[in-house]
Amino acid sequence: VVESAPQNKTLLYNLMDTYIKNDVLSIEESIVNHVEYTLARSRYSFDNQEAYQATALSLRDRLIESWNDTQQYFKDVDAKRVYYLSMEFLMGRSLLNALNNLGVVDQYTEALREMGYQLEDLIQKERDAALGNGGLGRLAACFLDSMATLSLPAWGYGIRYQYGMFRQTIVDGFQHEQPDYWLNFGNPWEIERLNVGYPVNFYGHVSVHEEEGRQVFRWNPGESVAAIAYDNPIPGFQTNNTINLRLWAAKPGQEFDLEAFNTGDYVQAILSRQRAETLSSVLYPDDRTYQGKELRLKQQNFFVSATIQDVVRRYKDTHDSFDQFPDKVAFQLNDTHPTIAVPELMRVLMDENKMGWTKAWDITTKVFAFTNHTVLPEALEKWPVSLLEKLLPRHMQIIFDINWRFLQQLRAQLGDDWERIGRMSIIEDGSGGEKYVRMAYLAVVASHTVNGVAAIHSDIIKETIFKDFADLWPGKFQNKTNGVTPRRWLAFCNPPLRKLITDTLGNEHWINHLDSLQGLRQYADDPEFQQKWADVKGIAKAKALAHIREITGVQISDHVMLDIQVKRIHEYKRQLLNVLGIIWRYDQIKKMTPDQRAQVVPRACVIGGKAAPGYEMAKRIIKLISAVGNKINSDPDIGDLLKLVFVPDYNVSLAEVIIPGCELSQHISTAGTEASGTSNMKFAMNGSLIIGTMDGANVEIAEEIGEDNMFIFGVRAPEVARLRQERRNFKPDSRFEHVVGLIRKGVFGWADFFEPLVDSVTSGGDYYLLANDFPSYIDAQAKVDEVYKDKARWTRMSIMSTAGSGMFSSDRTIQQYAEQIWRVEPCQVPAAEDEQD
Ligand code: HBZ
Repeated sequence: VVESAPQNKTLLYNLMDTYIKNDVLSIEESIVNHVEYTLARSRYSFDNQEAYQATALSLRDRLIESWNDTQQYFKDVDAKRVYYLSMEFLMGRSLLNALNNLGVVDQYTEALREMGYQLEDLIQKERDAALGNGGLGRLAACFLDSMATLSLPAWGYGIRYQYGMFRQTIVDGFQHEQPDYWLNFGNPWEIERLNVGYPVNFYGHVSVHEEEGRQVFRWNPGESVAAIAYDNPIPGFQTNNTINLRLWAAKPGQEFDLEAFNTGDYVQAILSRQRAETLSSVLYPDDRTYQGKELRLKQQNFFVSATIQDVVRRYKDTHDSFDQFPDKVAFQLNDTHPTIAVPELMRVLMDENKMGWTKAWDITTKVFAFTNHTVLPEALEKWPVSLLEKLLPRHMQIIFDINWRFLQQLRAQLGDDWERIGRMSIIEDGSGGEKYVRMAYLAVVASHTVNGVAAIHSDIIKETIFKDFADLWPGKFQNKTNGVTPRRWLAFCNPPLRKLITDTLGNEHWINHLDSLQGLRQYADDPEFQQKWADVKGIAKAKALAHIREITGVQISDHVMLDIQVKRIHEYKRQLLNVLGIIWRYDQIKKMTPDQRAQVVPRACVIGGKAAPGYEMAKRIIKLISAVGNKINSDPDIGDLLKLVFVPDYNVSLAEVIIPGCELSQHISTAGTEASGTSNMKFAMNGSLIIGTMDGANVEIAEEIGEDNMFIFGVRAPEVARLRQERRNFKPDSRFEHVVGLIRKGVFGWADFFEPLVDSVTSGGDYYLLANDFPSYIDAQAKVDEVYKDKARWTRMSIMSTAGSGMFSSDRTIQQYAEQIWRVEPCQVPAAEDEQD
């Protein structure tokens, strides 16, 4: 709580009523002032790193102005707020994004140039904020951008990890993980709020007593950690709104580990306080299996509890009862990771605000909504009851109560269908005697709305993991097809294409209304426009190839087709299918006569992505890619006809360089396994053609840009279950047997090491149906080659890809969330000029 001092408001307003100016000279002054007074360097000598920091700080000053105006405005109009709760925000770099959104690119470029610096160089000095694993974390970042741009009264809440996603290095073809200590040089974008902190409690026990005829629960925690707020301003594009991403860092609390002090070992007790900080120290790099680690559950409760306290405090600042809470607050749960917010809100309402169960539950179920991102059973979170009882005893009691009442309700509605009631229970009675809390069921029961992230995925969850719930509450389930921000993923990362689109459509309206890209369709057959399109793609491709050369040493000539698959390494994403296809191509070329080789369409295949550190199969896949690449790239028979490159450390800023330059991108998961995919949207926006299965958002992409403008192959989702049943009797195509045999024979070395990989797709295994899809994949690739030979046809398809990608703007997605789930409305802060008058 901040004490308010007596203020001379007139003086303060007079001092504050001018905004920082954005002319070149003012910008130069502000940068140099930060060099001298914030960084304490000489204004006559500072390097690119310092110039970057000072530039970022001067932009932060400007962001703070609009941040303050925006937050004050939300408060003044008492807007309903939406809070996006996510363990991950994969933000990437901020400099170019802030410059563009504040509309000051030209002024800063000029100011820096006059001082002797190149904006391009400074951009490279920024470390990625890699506080996420992959699609789920990047989606949260795109959503913030769209929420700001649509002027929604929204905030993001998450964790300020000291170590983000690990840095991947490749040594002899093997992945190594290096810590990502991204805060080494400080973080110029954040605002540390040492005065905004909350205690977060763990362990201990719960006592109960009577007060005025009602039971009152008191939790006596064994450990208390402080959560400190770090605010990250998120500017919108073409709006004065700047919203907030509030990330929590852990510091020792007043009562951290009281027992240690009582034992008399003072020094040991001080040292043990440092343990508190480990809570927010590292992002778990596993996006596949739920691991049941205690620290992970502590992280979840840590950021959720601080967030709930912060939101309740903000609400109570301007309201004196909870009656309006559901009209003023909406929470979105990004997967089940923040689901502990449900019992936490119940606890705060009941134990700290003396509310009865019925009213507290009514409020809770009106404020939460939940997004599911996976149907893979191994990824569904289940926490052991014993762990929750130990770590969060009061929350566990509340979860038991929620479940008890829910099962009563089921009993009343379904009668004696005990089997179904047991299936739907939030508490799973494990076979080994251990009980588990099914976090997804808790989220479904407590949320007013549950959504999947692409049409096919939203249908699948209703038929599989949540079938019983969808049958019971059909109105609760919705689809919200993912989107990506067209600012970062088209306008800012691909300036030549931005310019061509703007020149063609006449203005930049399309950047905020991406459907307007449809206007490009009418030029798809125009040879003059096709030439411009091909030129612009060529510029981006050259840039991507130069970058690939810089990081891998491999030189790819610019006339070869650039074929890219970049995403986390997973068996279901089938990088192995890609490699098997490449081996097939290699083997074919080897067997050709020189005349036949002259007909081959040269191709460079690029694969990138991280494997979870404990995911053995994924790590073997990386090694296989390297081994096959080594063989092919050093084969004098092959030359430019085929290359295979693994790009290490795929991340957001690498994506911004290679996606614009890509010609063919691969999205080839087994139908029914990829919830949505979001890079498919980024590639399509940038005019890359897609080879893919009818999975995730590919299905809708095909609807929008036309199946004939993509290379679709493979089995369809409804056939998958049956094919899996039949896979024991399945006789793979001889071409498949042949390429698998080459690996087994040791053509690429390491035969023993690759055996588990090869076994996983043969001998009755092959859960992801690589053998089933291999023939149609090879055929689709042959079609790709054929089309590539016809430049006009290829370019037309490329134009149609961009033209049809408008629906995949996260602006569209967020608009739908706002209208159909959150019921929040735009709240645009008046322009600064209006206010000054
Ligand atoms: O979420 C991805 C889906 O695989 C992808 O299809 C979808 O497009 C995207 C956005 O909706 N899921 C993830 O990225 N999941 C994780 O990163 C993850 C992280 C931590 C976990 C589990 C999953 O504990």
